[in-house]
Amino acid sequence: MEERVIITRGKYIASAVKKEQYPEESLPEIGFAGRSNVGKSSLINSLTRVKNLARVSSQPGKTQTINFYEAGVKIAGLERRKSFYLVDLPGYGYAKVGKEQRKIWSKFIEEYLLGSSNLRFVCQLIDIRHEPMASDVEMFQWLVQHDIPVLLVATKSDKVGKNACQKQIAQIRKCLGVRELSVLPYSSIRGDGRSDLLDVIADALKEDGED
Ligand SMILES: Nc1nc2c(ncn2[C@@H]2O[C@H](COP(=O)(O)OP(=O)(O)OP(=O)(O)O)[C@@H](O)[C@H]2O)c(=O)[nH]1
Ligand SMILES: [Mg+2]
Repeated sequence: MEERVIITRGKYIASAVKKEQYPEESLPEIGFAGRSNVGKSSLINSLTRVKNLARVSSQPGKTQTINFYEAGVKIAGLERRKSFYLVDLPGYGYAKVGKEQRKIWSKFIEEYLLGSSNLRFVCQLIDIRHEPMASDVEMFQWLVQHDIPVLLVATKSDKVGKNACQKQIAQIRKCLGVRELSVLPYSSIRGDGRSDLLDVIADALKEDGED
């Protein structure tokens, strides 16, 4: 069966720590937020199927700037291909600074999330093996408070069995206080969740209409 949504290209566009450095061309944006090492950059690579598009590291704190990747997409039923940005955000909750338990996410992440008029939704990534941490809960609540649509993605689903997967997802929902919200299991290695995420992205892009 032909896939409903096909990514046709993926390309690095820009890195930014301030507005002036955002890409010139305005396109719909999908943001990726989550603690360092949760798998944001890996997810972008697996989604586009462009190897090493986003830099991945086993050491937390790899991505330090807001990185924009342009992707092309062919959506069944739409005449024209669409373009959008995948926006890789630096991880939060990484460094232990002095006595601080955790680091609040960088000011420039906040500036981006609040300032971008093209942001369609944010994928908030949480490692499926662990209970959400205080910084995850804080980030989620902050996004909700600011009316930024969130899709929760539970990463590294290849690390747990099927039963544990459902159990962990229930736990994530409980910690975030959203028993009804869906949480998408994702594995950048196996490709679990990829077509579901592409469907969500396609729906968001279709809302923009045919232009
Ligand atoms: N088993 C498994 N490992 C993964 C998966 N996704 C990422 N990893 C591993 O997790 C580590 C971190 O991945 P990154 O994609 O760099 O994580 P990140 O969220 O971009 O991290 P920062 O840029 O530091 O914020 C790497 O060693 C990846 O190989 C996955 O789906 N399954
Ligand atoms: Mg990264």
